[in-house]
Formats: sequence, structure tokens, C-alpha cells
Amino acid sequence: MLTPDQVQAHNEARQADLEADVEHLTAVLARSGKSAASVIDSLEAFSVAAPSWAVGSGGTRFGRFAIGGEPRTTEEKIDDVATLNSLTAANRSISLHVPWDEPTDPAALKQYALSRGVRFAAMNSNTFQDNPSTTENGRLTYKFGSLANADQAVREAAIEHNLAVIDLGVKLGSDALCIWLADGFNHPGGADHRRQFERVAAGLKVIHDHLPSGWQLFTEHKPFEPAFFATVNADWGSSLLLAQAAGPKANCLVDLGHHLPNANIEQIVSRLAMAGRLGGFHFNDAKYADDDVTTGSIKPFQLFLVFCELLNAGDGSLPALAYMIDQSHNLKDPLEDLIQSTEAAALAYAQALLIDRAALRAAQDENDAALCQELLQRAFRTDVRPLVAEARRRAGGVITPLEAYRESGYRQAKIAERGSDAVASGL
Ligand code: PSV
Ligand code: MN
Repeated sequence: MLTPDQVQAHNEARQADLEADVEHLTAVLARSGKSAASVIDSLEAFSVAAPSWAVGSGGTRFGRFAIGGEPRTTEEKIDDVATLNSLTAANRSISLHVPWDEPTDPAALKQYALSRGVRFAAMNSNTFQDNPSTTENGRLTYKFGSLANADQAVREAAIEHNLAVIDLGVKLGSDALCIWLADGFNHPGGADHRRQFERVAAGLKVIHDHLPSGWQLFTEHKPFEPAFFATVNADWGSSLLLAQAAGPKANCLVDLGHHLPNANIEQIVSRLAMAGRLGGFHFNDAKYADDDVTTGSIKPFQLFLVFCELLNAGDGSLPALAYMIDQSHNLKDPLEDLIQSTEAAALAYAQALLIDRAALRAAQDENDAALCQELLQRAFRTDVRPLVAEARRRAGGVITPLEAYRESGYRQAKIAERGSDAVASGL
């Protein structure tokens, strides 16, 4: 982690320039009645959880190349997230994935994380791979599904695993369980759409009913992969039906990479919010499908429109949902990618805050399409980077996180400590 002295030394050298930029932007925004100070205040409170499975390098089915110095344990993953947060001041929690993370002493792990300023965001269960502890040493397998499996014993094992993940999360101070299922089938006629769906709905209800008060269950949809012909929870409609069947504490989680090409994700966000069942996000970006690349790197305008819908849902302020990053870092240093993704989410949020919502609504009611576009573009084209940097500085982070990370020599130190061939758990 960067020490407060290191943060201060880094910022001192850049503060005068930042102040000048913020002053200029404050004056520009004031001309259209917008307050830079209130945008900075909102940004200061913004945090997006880092995934424990993405502080190591990700792989594709064609191979995996270790980045060097990858975390070998959940404690080391927490160290990486704490370092990330000391730079960004906007990654204050980590999302664990079980059994990739399987702490033997949850109370000690909780203390370990809290002492480094990191909390536990939503827990994730894994029934898309066989796990000896829940599939009885190979007797049962998730090869043909988990909650949707035709075999009741497999369904029960999958439910048991989810209940155990909730119990673990309670000990860690988490308050949500996110369930993404690979369940589905690859060949037409290979299973019955309806019976699979009904089994999943029944399983989710049992899991839901195990949630302690204050907890939520997230259903995460994805159109395909690894199931190719049909996935049970393939889209937001299925996800909504499953959440409704599970119970009142179940909400839908939108992973930005889990849509077919050209899907209007911002409209999906609006629909789920309208139904009162929008629970959270997995941020990432994609050109084709579930590419899991850096948030905002390919479609920053789409990300901006998603934040516009979130602000619509919160009547001008960001609803308190579970905001998480879910990416796979094949080529970049994962911490550098997470720095850039966190920045991209904050930029989109800041730009969305700049929209003159009253003027937009009036223009919509007048069917003035040109003015509507003008109002969106005015916000989207504003270079809000100084506001994001200033919010980060005020929250205790550094003005230029990527630069500070590289200067810190963190990766080289971890390669020396953990080894150049250390491989983190995950896909
Ligand atoms: C599935 O592609 C997913 O988006 C789910 O959130 C999983 O938990 C995660 O990726 C696994 O890498
Ligand atoms: Mn996801």
C-alpha cells in the first residue's frame, strides 16, 4: 500500500496544476448552472468493488500467461486491492469467489482486510466448475448443470454450496450473494427449457430463504458461454422472472459483457430499475461478447448512458447498488487495468451528473430530438478528468494513479516476493 506520505509527496508535485484545471472547469460549468463542487462531492463517495478473481492474469481457452507476482492467497489478493485503493480511493471493497477463495479462518481474514481499509462486497458462488467439497470427490458433477441438473443430488449439492457461501459471507461482513449459473444446454432438444428453468427457480428460492436480514441475492444473466444453444438465465427477462420467483431480497445484476451485440443495455437498466429489481453491476467492456476488457475502453458513450439511467432511477443521485468490476486481464497488469476501469466508471458518472435533466425532460416532451442530443453531448464531451482527480485526492488517493503505481515499483516488488510464475486462482 502507498503510505500517506507517499501519497502526499506524489500529490504535492501535481496539485498546483490540478487546482488551475478545477478552477477553470468550475467557471465553465457555472456558465450552464452546474456546480463542479457538487460533482466532486458525489464522486468522493463513489466506490466500485474489485473482484478477487481479477487481480491475477486471466486466461482464454487458448492459454494463460502469468503476469508475474500474482497473488497466491486471498490475503495477497486483499493486499493488491488495498494497494489499488490507496491509489484510487474508490475501490474500498473486494468481491470474493468461492472456492477460488476459501478462507479457513474467516474472522481473521475479516480483520486482515479491515486493517487494510478493505471491506467485503458481494460473495460469488461457483457451481460452474466441479468443487470436490460440494460434489463429493467426483461422485457428483456439474457437467450437466447445477441448479438445473436433472439429478436431484446435484441440485442439492449446488444449493448446499450457495448456503455455505452465504454463511461464510456473514462471517466476513458481506451482505450479498451473486449467482451466475452456467446451466443450459448445447444441443437442441438436449434438455427441456421449462423444466430447467423451474428447477433453477426452485433452487434460488431455497437459497433466498436462507439469506439473513439485510442481505440480497443477485441473479446474473448471460446469453451464452459455456452453454451455447440455450442458457437458463440468458437475459434480463429470465433474470427478472428468477428474481421474482426467488423472493423479495432477490435483484438482478447486469454484467455489461453479458448481452448479445448491439443490445441496448441502458434500456435494460431502466426496465429493471422500473421493476424495482435492479441490484448491481459488473463493469467491463466488450467489442463482441463477454470479452471482459477494460471498462469504458471500447464503448464509453454506452457507459455514460448507463450512468444516465442510474441517475434517472435515483432521481438525480446514484442509487446504492452493488457496483463491481468483473474483468479478465490477459495482457495488462491487472492493477493497471483496474485503475483505468475505476477511472472510466467515475468519468461516466461525472459526465452523467452534468446533464441538465430538467431541460432534457422538457426537450423530450417537445419532441426536440436535436436539443436532446445537444444536452447529452454537452455533458458527454466535457473533459471531467480534473473533477475525478480532485475527488480522488480529497478521498485520500493520488492525482495520477497509473503514474504513481508505476513509480511505486509494486509489481517488481511482488515479482520478487511471490515469484514470476505465481498464478492466482480463477479462470
Ligand atoms: C461469468 O462470465 C461471470 O461474469 C460471472 O460474474 C462469474 O462469477 C465471473 O464471470 C467468473 O469469472
Ligand atoms: Mn460477471
